[in-house]
Amino acid sequence: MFVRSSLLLLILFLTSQAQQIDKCAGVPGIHGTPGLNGAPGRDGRDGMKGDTGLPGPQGPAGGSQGPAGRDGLPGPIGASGVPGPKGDKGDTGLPGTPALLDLQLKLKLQLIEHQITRLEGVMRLKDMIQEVEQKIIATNGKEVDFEATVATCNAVGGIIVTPRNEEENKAILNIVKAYNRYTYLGITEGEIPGVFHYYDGTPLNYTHWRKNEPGGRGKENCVEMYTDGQWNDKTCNQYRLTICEF
Ligand SMILES: *[C@@H]1O[C@H](CO)[C@@H](O)[C@H](O)[C@H]1NC(C)=O
Ligand SMILES: [Ca+2]
Repeated sequence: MFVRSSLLLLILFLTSQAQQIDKCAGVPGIHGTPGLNGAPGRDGRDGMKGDTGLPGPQGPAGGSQGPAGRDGLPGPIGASGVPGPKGDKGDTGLPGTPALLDLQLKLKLQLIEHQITRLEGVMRLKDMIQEVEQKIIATNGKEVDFEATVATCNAVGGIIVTPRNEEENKAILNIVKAYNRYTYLGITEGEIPGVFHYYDGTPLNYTHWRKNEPGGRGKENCVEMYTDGQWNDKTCNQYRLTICEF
């Protein structure tokens, strides 16, 4: 066995040596005839799925209805509906800090109170103000006619002084006496001579006329207060102490 394969190798070796030695090229041989086709190979694997084909022709009339089609695209948003009924009241929230326990608020109130007290002190010192019930009655010390008095008081957020009871009349009198000047009141004569009303048109529910007053009989349309607190009807163009109420 060994000898035979060695012998074969030797022959191969010698023949290859012989081909190398024989370098001169010979004439190429003629092509042989092509062999016969082999047997068909096995089927290949499945290919990729093809495109969807065109729709087919319409079927004959009278056929049974096909299955329902797919949903269409959503339509545009509709208009808002009518508001619904009001809901129930919500629960009450947690209670806040009582104002009296709020230290900052307390200090602020004390400061405001202090400032007001000081201002009132200054004005009282000059007999400029009187406090009665909820009203503050004040003068600027100037004397002008009735229309100017009304305008002056309105310009500072008040109205011409208008006594509506004895207490208020006395408070006005305190200023009138301190300045020793008569003042116009917020009372005027109506269309009927001798019938007076408040400047806002409402009827009087308190009067303090001097005896025999009002006596102007339609010629004295305004009312002044004397230095004893009594009233007199008077023309409106006199110069009288301006007193307003707030
Ligand atoms: C007149 O009415 C006013 C309220 O409009 C009131 O303040 C005043 O005290 C009344 N006067 C009298 C004398 O009752
Ligand atoms: Ca008079």
